[in-house]
Parts: sequence; structure tokens; C-alpha cells
Amino acid sequence: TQGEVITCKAAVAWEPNKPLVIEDVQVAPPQAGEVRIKILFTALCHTDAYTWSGKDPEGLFPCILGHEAAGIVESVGEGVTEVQPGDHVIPCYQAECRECKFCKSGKTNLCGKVRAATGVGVMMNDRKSRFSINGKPIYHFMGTSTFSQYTVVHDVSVAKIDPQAPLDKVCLLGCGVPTGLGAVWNTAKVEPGSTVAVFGLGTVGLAVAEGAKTAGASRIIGVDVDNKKFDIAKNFGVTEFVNPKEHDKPIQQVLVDLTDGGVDYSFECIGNVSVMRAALECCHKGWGTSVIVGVAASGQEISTRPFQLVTGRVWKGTAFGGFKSRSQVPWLVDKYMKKEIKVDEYITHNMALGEINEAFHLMHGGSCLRCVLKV
Ligand code: NAD
Ligand code: AHE
Ligand code: ZN
Repeated sequence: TQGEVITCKAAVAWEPNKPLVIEDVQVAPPQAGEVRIKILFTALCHTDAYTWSGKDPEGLFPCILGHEAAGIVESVGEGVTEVQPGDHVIPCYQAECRECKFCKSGKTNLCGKVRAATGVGVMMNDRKSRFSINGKPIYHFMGTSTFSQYTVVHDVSVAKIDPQAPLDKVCLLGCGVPTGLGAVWNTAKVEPGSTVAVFGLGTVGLAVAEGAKTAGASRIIGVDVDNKKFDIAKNFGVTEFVNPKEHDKPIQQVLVDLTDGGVDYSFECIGNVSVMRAALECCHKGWGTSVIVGVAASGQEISTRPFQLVTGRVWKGTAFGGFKSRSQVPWLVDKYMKKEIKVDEYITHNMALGEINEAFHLMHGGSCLRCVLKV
């Protein structure tokens, strides 16, 4: 099939909020610097639901969503040297070119090489899409578009992984789990003995808890409005649980009272700007650091009294947990293979691509962490 158009099944988002439709999609061959991947498994992340909702300023329709997946390289375009057909890979929405100002800075995992194209649903070379239906272009999403049996991505967005790793599990290392672990290890750099608060106990929040446990945190306080989350959360290292609905005081005050003045580190893993404020304000005066992980919709803004920062609290954010994708995703896969990090435990459901609308429905239910689709 090298050099040929492939027709395959993909879930197309024609319009915001309208059910996804499984369509026969034409996938053009990879051009220079591009890789065509046969996607075998993809999970759903809340960011897919966010863009589908129409609230993402970068959301374009019709598009093929999906960014947490694993597959096998089918063919490569001219000049691609780091992967070849047959390689097992994880597509990475956060690229790593190792040449741009961002990559060379040593200060960030963000990469500037293809971001301008991935933000507008096209490929860098010709600013066009490789997906079409009977000649009508369908936009890419986050440079990954994994809700498709075949996708085309930039070579700087492909992590080559251990071929022994089970793709139906390690697909999760494309987003949620690394984001939570990395928020703790790379962005906050939590030290042993620290007190940590995690707001939102979905996959991302639970991975924060797991990361904090391995970093040696002494208290890990889980905050969620859903009491069901506590039993699950204990398995990921959460030591105490607070439900804001069960308190009359603002949640930041509850946490400050519980921790003799505030936590050392807090993480917002929901995407709610008033919770982001609470997460900052529950930090200890002088040093407490709060990391924003959740994605909030266009038009939403954060606020607090500047006095909170003047008196030493620090507000940070993280994308993909600060991990350098091509370099570190294979390392995370190896850690999973050595049983040093959890992955299976986040998978609560397995379904087929054709059931993707039900899968999204489940995701909003609260008993679902990650649902993995066989593509
Ligand atoms: P999720 O929906 O599974 O988890 C959110 C949790 O928050 C749920 O358990 C829910 O009950 C709880 N919650 C909702 N409102 C609350 C409130 N007011 N107070 C306390 N708890 C509340 O989501 P997820 O897949 O874990 O993703 C979490 C967020 O992280 C999303 O916004 C997602 O878009 C974002 N995200 C960011 C990155 C990044 O790189 N920064 C990567 C992945 C996901
Ligand atoms: N288009 C969105 C931005 C969403 C966002 O912040 N995405 C995160 C990853 S979420 C994965 O589940 C991210 O990595 N951001 C860095 C980047 O370069 O996009 C909006 O709201 O505009
Ligand atoms: Zn995601």
C-alpha cells in the first residue's frame, strides 16, 4: 500500500456535539517527513470530548478526533529515518523535533516545529489534510487523529516503543497517565515528605496521586464531588478524601485547616477555573505551588488576589506532564514493562470503534476512567 491512498473506517465528528459517524475515509500516503500509522487501539480522553463540544477555540469540523493511541507504522514519507514500516509506535500530540528554539531551550517540552499546522487541522508540508471523504477534506486533530484505522502524523510526533509492549494497554501512555505523573515529577518536582492535594480523581488526577506516592509524598488528599472515587483512589495512593459538597466552608479553607496552613503542592485536574483558584489558595504561604493540568474552555479565565502570589504561592501549568514525547514515551513504556508504573488499572472499559458514541457516554458517567477502543 506504500504510496497509495488507503480507504478505511474512521469516526468522523461532522459538527459539534452531533454523534460521531463511522465513515469510509480516504487516507493519503505520507509526504516528506510524515508517517502513516495503522492504529490498533485508542482510548478516549476528556480533551476529545471538550473539542467535540464546540468549546475549543482550535476545534474545526468536520474532523477526526483522538490522541491517546498505539499502532504500527504502515509507511513513511521521504526523509523519514527514525521509524520504518512495522515499528510499534505511540502518536504524540506534543511533538519533539530536537531542533527548534523550544526543544533546544532545555526549559520546556513544548515543540514549535509543527504546532502551527496541528492547531489548524492540517499537515505542515502543504497545509492540507491527508483525510478526505469522496474528495471533501476532513481536518486532523492535535496532529494525531487516532479515531481512525489509519492516520498520518509528522515524524516529530512519533515515539517508537518496545515491540513486546501490549498496544491495548500502552496506548494510555499517549496522554492521561504521563500527564499526571509528569505534573508531579517534572513540573512540580514534589519532594519526599510533601503534602499534596489533587482536585479531580479521573485518570489524570489518579496519575498525579500515583506520581506523588512514588515521589514519597506523606499526605495525598484527593478532592472530588463524587464519593465513589475514594475507593478507587486509595489504590493509586490517595490517603485522605474530601468532598467539597459535604462542607459549608470554601474548599480552600477546609484544606488549609486540615494541613496546618496549606499544602506544599496542589494539582487541578478538572478544567474548572473556580477550582483552579481554590487549588492555588489552599497552598501554603511562602512556598506552596499549584499546577494547572485541567483544560478550561475558551472565554474562561482564572483569577485570585495578587497577594496570594506576593506571599509566595506559585501558579504553574503543564502540557503532557512536561515529558519530552519522542524521548520519554519509550522510557515510560519500559517502566510499565518493568511494572514500575500502573497502566492496566486505569482501563475500566474495552469496546470497539463502532461503539465510540456509547464510549463517550460512559466517560461522562463517573465509573469510567479510561475506555480503550479496538480500532
Ligand atoms: P475526568 O472527567 O475523568 O476527571 C475529572 C474528575 O473531576 C471527575 O472525577 C469529577 O467527578 C471531578 N470533578 C468535577 N467537578 C469537580 C469539582 N467542582 N470539584 C471536585 N471534583 C470535581 O477527566 P480526566 O480525563 O482525568 O481529565 C482531567 C482534565 O485534564 C480535563 O480537563 C482534561 O482535558 C485535562 N487534560 C490535560 C492535559 C494536559 O496536558 N494539560 C492532558 C490530559 C488531560
Ligand atoms: N486547543 C485547546 C488547548 C487544549 C490544551 O491545552 N491541550 C493540552 C493537552 S490536553 C490533552 O488531553 C496541551 O498539551 N496543550 C499545549 C498545546 O500546545 O496545545 C484550547 O483550549 O485552545
Ligand atoms: Zn488527553
